[in-house]
Amino acid sequence: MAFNYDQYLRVDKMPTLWCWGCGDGVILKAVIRAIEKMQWDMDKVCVVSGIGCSGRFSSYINCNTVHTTHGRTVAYATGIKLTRPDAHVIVVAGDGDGLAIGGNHTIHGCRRNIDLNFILINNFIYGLTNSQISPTTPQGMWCVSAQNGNIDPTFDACKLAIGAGASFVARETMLDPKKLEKVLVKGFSHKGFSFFDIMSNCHINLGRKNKMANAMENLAWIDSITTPLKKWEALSPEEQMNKFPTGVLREVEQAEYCDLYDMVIEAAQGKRAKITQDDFAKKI
Ligand SMILES: Cc1ncc(C[n+]2csc(CCOP(=O)(O)OP(=O)(O)O)c2C)c(N)n1
Repeated sequence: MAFNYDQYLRVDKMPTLWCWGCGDGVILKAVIRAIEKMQWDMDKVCVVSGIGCSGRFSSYINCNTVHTTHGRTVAYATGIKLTRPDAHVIVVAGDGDGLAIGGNHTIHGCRRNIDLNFILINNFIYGLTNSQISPTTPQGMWCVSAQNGNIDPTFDACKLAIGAGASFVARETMLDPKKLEKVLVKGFSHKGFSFFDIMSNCHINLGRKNKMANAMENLAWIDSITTPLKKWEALSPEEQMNKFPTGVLREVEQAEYCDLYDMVIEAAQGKRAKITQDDFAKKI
């Protein structure tokens, strides 16, 4: 039987405002299928999104949603998760939202290892505002804010998340929605900060000006810059520089922030001793 997306969508908001062929819709459907696999009660799911095309995510999914200010998704989501640790909180941010204006918040969410599912929709550009460079825009590409070619070096979002301490870090593209769904289920099942770098197309605002005039050409380019982790590991260091590995890049168990915060409350109430190194070392 065909999957029934309608029960998970705000059908009255359809059609979406996304451009034809935009990857955001593919990612939305993969997230919905992953939620279904997790058998999460939608009353306990909260999607927090920022501002941008990706920010529209929270308008279309039928659960508790917060469409927050630009770059502040992790701050809102942290508050929600701390007050409702039983909630399944999914954060959706663009590469501008999550790595530029909100980069600081993202880093500290990773560092705290709070149990959030952070989905970076990485289309390599500020899409909504018509093509300004973001931290993931490749060097040399044309954007309205870099009309002679972008000179800023590019962030590897996953390296950033790993360096900052996220306990689950994965990269996928929206080229293979089934694979994407699987990795989302893995990350959703993980307790701690799950960071997903999902590479997606913006053929309208990135592609058209960079010799990728349609969605297919933009997707072919994403395919050319990514390779599964196992294959990536077999490449020479020079070749590795030109490819982003996909798959689960980090999965470790480490103390989760809400659990530690509960201990702080109990210690303040005199119900337990103050927190020690042993508490941090405890595996979940
Ligand atoms: C404080 C603030 N600064 C700037 C803007 C304008 N603005 C809206 S969306 C956006 C960038 C969106 O790019 P990205 O986060 O990559 O998301 P995309 O649209 O590509 O999904 C900007 C700069 C804003 N809304 N608020």
